[in-house]
Amino acid sequence: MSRSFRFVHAADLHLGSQMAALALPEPAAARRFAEAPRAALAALVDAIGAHDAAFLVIAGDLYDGPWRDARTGLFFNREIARLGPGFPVFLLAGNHDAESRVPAAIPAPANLRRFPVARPASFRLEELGVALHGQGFAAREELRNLAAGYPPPMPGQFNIGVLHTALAGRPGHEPYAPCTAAELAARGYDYWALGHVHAFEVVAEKPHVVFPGVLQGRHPRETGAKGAVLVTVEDGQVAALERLVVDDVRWEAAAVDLAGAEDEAEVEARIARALPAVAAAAGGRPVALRLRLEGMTPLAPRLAARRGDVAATAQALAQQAHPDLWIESLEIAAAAPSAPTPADPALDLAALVAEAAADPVLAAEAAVLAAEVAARLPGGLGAGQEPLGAPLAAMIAEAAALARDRAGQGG
Ligand SMILES: [Mn+2]
Repeated sequence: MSRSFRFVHAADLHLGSQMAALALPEPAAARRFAEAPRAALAALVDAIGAHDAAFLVIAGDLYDGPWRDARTGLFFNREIARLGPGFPVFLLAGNHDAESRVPAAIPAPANLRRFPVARPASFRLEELGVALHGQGFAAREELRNLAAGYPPPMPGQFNIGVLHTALAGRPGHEPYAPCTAAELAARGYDYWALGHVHAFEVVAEKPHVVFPGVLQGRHPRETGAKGAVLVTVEDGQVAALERLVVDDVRWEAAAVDLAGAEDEAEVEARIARALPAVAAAAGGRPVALRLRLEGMTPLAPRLAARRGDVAATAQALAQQAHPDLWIESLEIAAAAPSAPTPADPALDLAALVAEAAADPVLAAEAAVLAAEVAARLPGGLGAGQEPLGAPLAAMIAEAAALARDRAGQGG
């Protein structure tokens, strides 16, 4: 019969990955973001101790990819060793750290147990009455249903399936090791410790099928609280599941509605009002905020034309809300009420801009120029990994706003 115990389930630590390019004005803040994935692991190790968990399961993508050198592995080993020589850690290889990409290049601590990649295998924790079953990725593109080969549950044990998978598909995630949640539930295990999907998700209960999500958000689209999960087992049943939020920095997105704003004081007031909630949600952590200004206001062209000043103002207001709240990017999506069409079509700026924007020759030339600029900037165009088309459209809109502002045309 299983005893009562707690364990921690983590996945997608992506150690060794570069945080998204951040042009923060403070070097100390930039360093903290760069080192956040490591800090999150250290916080996880602390939390395991604080919650008196009995073991740790890592369901894939511990490493982001091949090491440049051994430092990343040495760091992980050092953190795992802090758990104590007898503390069991179970590690499964995912697509990012598949065995072919990240071979076990340095000796691992004695408390680390790796699932094999050639076939599923089971580990037992006899004192707790726990059996863990898993198979790691041999290579990056694992398109077989690995779960189909997992063994039947061991009778009288708390059975945990450890698997790196996108299930039947999750937006933005490669469809590796495909299977369905129903299939997993039918296997007869008590808990499925999944990895690969970066958002926290309790896919099912009884039995639990869980993605803990990424341990630390690494770019503007990985917003909100991140971490692992703490599972409490009583009398062989999952009695509680709670998130262990251990991320060291936050990515957030916020939109400010400027509808009807008549002057810049009002714009500032509305931005200022939106910021304290963002800071509060992060619980004192540094935040990289993607800020979007939207809504219909006659100030729109002026804001777009003075983008640098608006960004500096927003940053100053952010700092008042929280000293470590950084505007990671500013999107000016506000629109002006349309102006009357000029009688002379040669003076119709809106029509001229629309015509230019639709000109394929101009678009091709702009794309070449933008690619040249992007290639020379260490952080690219600053718009993350978005396709070049998106920044191009934004640039054309910005140019149009600038031209309208100079020409004194509201729309
Ligand atoms: Mn993955």
